[in-house]
Amino acid sequence: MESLGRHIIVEFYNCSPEKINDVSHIEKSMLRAAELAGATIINSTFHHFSPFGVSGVIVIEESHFAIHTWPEYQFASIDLFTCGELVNPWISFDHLQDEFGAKHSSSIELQRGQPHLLNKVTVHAPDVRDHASKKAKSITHQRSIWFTERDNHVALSLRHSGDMLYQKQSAYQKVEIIDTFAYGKALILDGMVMTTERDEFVYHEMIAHIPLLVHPRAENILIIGGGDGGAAREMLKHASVKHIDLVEIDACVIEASKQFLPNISQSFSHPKVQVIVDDGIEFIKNCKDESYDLIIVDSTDPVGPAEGLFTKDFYQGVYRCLTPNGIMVTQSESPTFNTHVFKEIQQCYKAIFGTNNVHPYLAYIPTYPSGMWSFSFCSKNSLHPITDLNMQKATAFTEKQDLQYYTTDIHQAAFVLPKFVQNILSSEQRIQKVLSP
Ligand code: SPD
Repeated sequence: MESLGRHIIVEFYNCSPEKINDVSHIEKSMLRAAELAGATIINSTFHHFSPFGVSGVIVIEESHFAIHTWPEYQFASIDLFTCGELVNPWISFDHLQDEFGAKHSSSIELQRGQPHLLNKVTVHAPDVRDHASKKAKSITHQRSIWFTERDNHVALSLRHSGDMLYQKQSAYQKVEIIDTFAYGKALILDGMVMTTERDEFVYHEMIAHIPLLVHPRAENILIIGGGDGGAAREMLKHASVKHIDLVEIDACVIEASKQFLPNISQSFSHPKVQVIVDDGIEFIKNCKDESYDLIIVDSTDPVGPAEGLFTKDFYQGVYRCLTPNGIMVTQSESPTFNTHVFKEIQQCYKAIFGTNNVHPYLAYIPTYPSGMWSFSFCSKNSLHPITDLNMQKATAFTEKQDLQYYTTDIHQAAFVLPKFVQNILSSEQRIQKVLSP
């Protein structure tokens, strides 16, 4: 025996960026590489990072395989570390080179633990390796695969099955559906969580029922975005609603939601809902004055296709398209995670709707970064979200519908802002991030 362990340090260059950004593909390839080499797999954990990059480790009875990828550099760095004579890590090397489409590689093999340099003693302890080995054979290998949404300071990770139920690069964004352990199926756009089966009710109830229980009679509604269908589903619970135009830019979002999130997207087949695949900005530009009683902006975050939905021009157009008593409600990002967007967008709404007609409110959404999410209620003709709340109607409505988040108390409490949020709104300066060091 020349050494106790063989450690191959591998650099793969010019890999396929798609393959080394696909956490499922990487996990499967690494597991197969370990099997082909003759290793016994004990456990694996793999993380995908937003917007790209994967880290993972496989613990094998004979040590471990580890990987980190940089899709933007088409580069993967891998450690293949095995002990004993029976496992050949170079078989794993060949397999992974093929699987990642690496055009070039460099590698170095280290001999770890050379017996002639070591002092062997008798250890009086139970044979741990043998015990571990028997245990490993008796349990099935546990996969631990994680999706991570993060910026430079904060990350939110969700463990999922590892299989991408839906994965398409549309003309606008990467559209994915994963199956998470804690929150059921999740719609992910460009690496950001949009909705999950288990907490979607918070967002959709709060974006729909707050304005509909304040407006005396909202009949015609426009939803910009909302391609999963959840906001429309909640609106259809109100008898006053006669027609909903839902304008979603990305047909893949609709397709993925119809296929994998049927409970959320059920509204698409309702006769009162017209689904229009179009750019919301263009739709508003071409929309006639005073067409809608309520306009909901159920957008993604202000990067990629939704960027233009966070501009003064767009909101001026929305204002024009509202009937004189109309209301606009938007998702307005997180006061803690997207502080500057939250603050600036409030100033923008106030410039258009008037300082006293803009009312931000909050809800707790566990799968959005920081968990604290804001919406904004903006009225064209001074309808107030609390003093104009029709209590009788709201109480009867909540009793009839089996709502899970909205209550009349929540309605009123949501507009009570914590002091630090009030400070963000009243401060003159541009704030970067409340949580940043
Ligand atoms: N960071 C998440 C922002 C999500 C906003 N839209 C969600 C769409 C749900 N219908």
